[in-house]
Amino acid sequence: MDLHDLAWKAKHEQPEGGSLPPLDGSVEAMRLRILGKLIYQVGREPRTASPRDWFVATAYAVRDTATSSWFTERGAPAAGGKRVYYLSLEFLIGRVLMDTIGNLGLTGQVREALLQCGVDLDDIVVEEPDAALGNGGLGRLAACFMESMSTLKIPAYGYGIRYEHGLFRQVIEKGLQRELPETWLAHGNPWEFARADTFYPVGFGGTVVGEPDPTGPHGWVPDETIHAFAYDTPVVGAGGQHTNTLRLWAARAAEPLQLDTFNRGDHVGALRERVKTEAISRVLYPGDESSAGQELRLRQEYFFASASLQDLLGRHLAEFGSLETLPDKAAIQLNDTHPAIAIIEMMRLLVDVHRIAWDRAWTITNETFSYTNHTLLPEALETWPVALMERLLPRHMQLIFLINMRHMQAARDKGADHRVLAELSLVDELHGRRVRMGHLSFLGCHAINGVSALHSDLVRSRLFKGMDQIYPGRISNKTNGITFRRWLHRANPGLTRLLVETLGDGFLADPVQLEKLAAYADKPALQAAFAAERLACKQRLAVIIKDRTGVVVDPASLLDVQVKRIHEYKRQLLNIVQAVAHYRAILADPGRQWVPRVKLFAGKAAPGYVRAKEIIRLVHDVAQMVNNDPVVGDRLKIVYMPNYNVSLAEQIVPAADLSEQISTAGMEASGTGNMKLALNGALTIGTLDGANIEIRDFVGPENIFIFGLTASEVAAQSALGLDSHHAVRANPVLSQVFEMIASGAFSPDEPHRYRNLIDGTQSYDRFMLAADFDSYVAAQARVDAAWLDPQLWWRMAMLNTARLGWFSSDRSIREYAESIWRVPVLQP
Ligand code: 26Q
Repeated sequence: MDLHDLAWKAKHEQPEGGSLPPLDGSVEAMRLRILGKLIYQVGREPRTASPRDWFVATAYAVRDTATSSWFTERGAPAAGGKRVYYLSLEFLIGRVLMDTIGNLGLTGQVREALLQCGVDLDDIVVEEPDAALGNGGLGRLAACFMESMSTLKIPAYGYGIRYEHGLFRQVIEKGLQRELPETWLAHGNPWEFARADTFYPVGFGGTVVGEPDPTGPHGWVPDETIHAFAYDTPVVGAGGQHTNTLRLWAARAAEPLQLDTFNRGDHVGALRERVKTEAISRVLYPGDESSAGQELRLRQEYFFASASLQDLLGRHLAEFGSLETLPDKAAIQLNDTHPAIAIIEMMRLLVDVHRIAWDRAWTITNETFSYTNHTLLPEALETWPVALMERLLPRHMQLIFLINMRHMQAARDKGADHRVLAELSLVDELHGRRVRMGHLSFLGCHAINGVSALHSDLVRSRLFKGMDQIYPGRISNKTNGITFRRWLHRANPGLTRLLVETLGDGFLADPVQLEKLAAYADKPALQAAFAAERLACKQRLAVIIKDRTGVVVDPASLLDVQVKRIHEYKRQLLNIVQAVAHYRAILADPGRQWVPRVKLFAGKAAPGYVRAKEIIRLVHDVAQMVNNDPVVGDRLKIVYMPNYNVSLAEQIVPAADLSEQISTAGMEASGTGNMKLALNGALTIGTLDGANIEIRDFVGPENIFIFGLTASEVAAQSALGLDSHHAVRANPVLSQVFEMIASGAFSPDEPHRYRNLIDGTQSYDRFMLAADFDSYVAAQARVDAAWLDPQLWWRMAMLNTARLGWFSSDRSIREYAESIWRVPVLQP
C-alpha cells in the first residue's frame, strides 16, 4: 500500500475527528490512533507529514493511553491513602516519549504501528525537545523521583513552574561559552493539558491590616495580584497501572490590559504591567550552587508555593472537609529551600484565612512539611534581605518574626546564650539582616534529610549543629537514587538485552537481582559480550562527537568522561591539569606503551560564573593543542561537547569507560551521575565524597579508584590556610604544568589569558587542587594499569553493574515513603 492509499484508508477508517477506536494495546489500534491524531489534530496527511508531525501525532496517541490509567487511579486516595506533594523549582525531565511508551509497555506496538506508516520510531524520538526545566542534579532527581512514585503507585503531585524558557542552550565559540535562549515550547507541548479553569490569585506587596493579638488572624491587601494557571502532565509509572500528575504553574496577569491606561490612548503602556507580571514564569534561573538573591527569583518562589498550597488545601477541604486532618492526608516535600516560603504561606492560610489557632496551625504545618537539603556550600544557602521580604510579602515577614520570637524563647529556655541564639536565629543580623531559608525550613519541618550518608552527617554536624541540638532526631539520611528504566533499560538497550538473556528479566522490576551478574564476572564469553556492547555505544558516540566538535576519536580508546555542571568544587580544573601533565609525559617519552585515552568534558557554566567559563576555555585551548599534536596521535584526545543535557547524557553514559567524580571531599552532596555511569559499568575515579563512598562500599574498594583527602582532612587543611604556593613549589610536575598554562603555552595569541586562574588557584586553593594532585595522578596510573589487563577491567566493570541495584530511585522513594511521608508502599 503506498502512502496515498494509506491516507485514504486512514480517513475512511477514522470516524470524523472525535470518537476513536478503543485502545486495546494492539498495533492496529495504535496505528489508527496515530493516524487519527495526525489527520485531525496535527492537520496533516501521511504523505506530507514531517518527522516532527509524526512525533506530535504519536505523542497525542500515547497521551490518550496514559490518560486512561490517570483517571482510574485518581479516586484511589479517597480510600484513606495519603498524597505526596513534591514541591520543586526544577524538574529536569528530558524527553518524555520513550519513557512513557516504555512504562506503558507499548514500545513494540508503537514501533510496529509507525513502521506500517513508513516511519521509523528512532527518527521521530529525536524530534522531541528536552524539557530542560532544571539546572542539574537537583532537577534531575525530582524527575527520577516522580517516575518512581508513579511506579510505586504512591498518589503524588509534582508542583513546579512552567518556565517558558528552560535552561539556556550552550554554544562554545573558540572556547567561549555563549548562552542562547531555550525554546522548548516553540512548537507546542503535546504532553500537557492546559487547565483554563484551574487558577489561583497570588498577591504581592501592599499592606497588612491587623488587630492587637499578633498571633491572631490578619488581613493582607496586596497591591498586585497575579494568576497562576495549571498545566498538567501525566507521569506514567512502570507497568502503566498508575499515573501521577506533574502540575506546573504559568503566570498570567489578572488584568490582561489596563483599561484606564488603554482608554487614555496609551496602548503600549496598557500592556506594561502584563509583561512584568508574566515575567514570573518566563525563565529558569541558571545558577546552580549559588543563590541569585534577585527579586524576580523570590517572586517565582512565592508564586508557585502559594498556588500549590491553595490547590492542595482546596483539594483536601473538598475531600475531607476540615484542615485538622491535613497531616494524615498530605505530605509536602520541599526540594531544597527554594519552595520554603510555602511553610509561611501555610501558616498565613491556616491562621488568616481558615482561622485556625496559632499553635494548632503550627503543629499542622510542621507535621505536614519535610525538607531535603542538597548543599553545604555557603554561597548556595538561600537568604533573603528582610527589607525585600517586607516590601514583597509584608504579612509573611511578620509571621517569620513571630515564629522566630517563639523559636528564640524556646532556645533560651533550653539554655542558649547570645552567641548560640545568633547562630540559631531565622534572621542573620551580621550580613545586613537576612532571612535564612535553611533555618526556616528546619524549624517548619518535622523531617530534614541529606542526600548521601556523608552529606547527612555533615548536615547534622556542621550546617544545622545548633538546630539539631535543640530539635534532635529530625535529621535523617536518604541517599539519592536514579530511575533504572531511563538510565539503564532505555539508555542502554543493548546491555539490557544481554543482561536479560543472561540473568532473566527479574532485575527489570527488582534491580537488586543484578547481583546475579557477579557470578559471570570472570566468564570470558560474557566479558567479551559486555565489552562488545560498550564498544557499540562508543562507536555511536564517536559519530556524535565528530558531528558536534569535528574531533575524530578512536572508539577503541579508553573513554574517560567528566559530565556535569562546571563548578570549581567539582574540579574540572584538576582533570585538565592532570591531562596537561599526561600530555607532557607523552611528549617526553612517546615510545612508551601509552593507553589511548579520550577525555570527554561536557557541562554548562552559570552565565555569570567567570571562573567556570575560564575553565571551559582552558579545556578548549588544551584540546586544540593536544588534538593537533602529531606526536600525540590517538594516545590522547580531549573533547568538549557543547550543550550537555539529559538527552546527551543518555548517549554518553552507556559509552563511558571511566567516570570522573573528583569533587573536593565534603562538597558534593551526593552526585547522581556517579550512579548512572557505574550502573552502566563505567569504573569510577573519585574522592571519598557524597554517594561515592556508598558506591565504594557496594562495589568493593578493589573495584573503584579512590584518591585524595577525606572530608575531615579537607576541613583540617582548610583550617591551616588555603595558600598553596608552597605545596606547588614543592611539586615539580604540578609547578611545570601551572607554569606552562600561566605562561600562555596554550594561548599564544593571549599569553596572560590564564594568569589569573592559575595565580588565584595557588593563593586561595579552597578546592584543594594542589593537595590532591599527586594522589589523583597516581589513581590515573592505576586506571591505565587496569585497562591494560582486560580480564581485570571487564571483571571490575561487571561487578559495578552487578552491585549498583541499591541506587535505584525506587529504593530512595521507599525510604521517604516509610520514614518521612508515612504512606503505604509496594515492595519489590
Ligand atoms: C538558588 C537560588 C537562586 C537561584 C538558583 C538557586 C539554585 C538552583 C539550583 C541553587 C542550587 C541549585 C541546584 C543544586 C543541585 O543541583 N544540587 C545537587 O543536587 C543533587 C541531588 O541531590 C546532588 O546529587 C548534587 O550533589 C548536588 O550538587
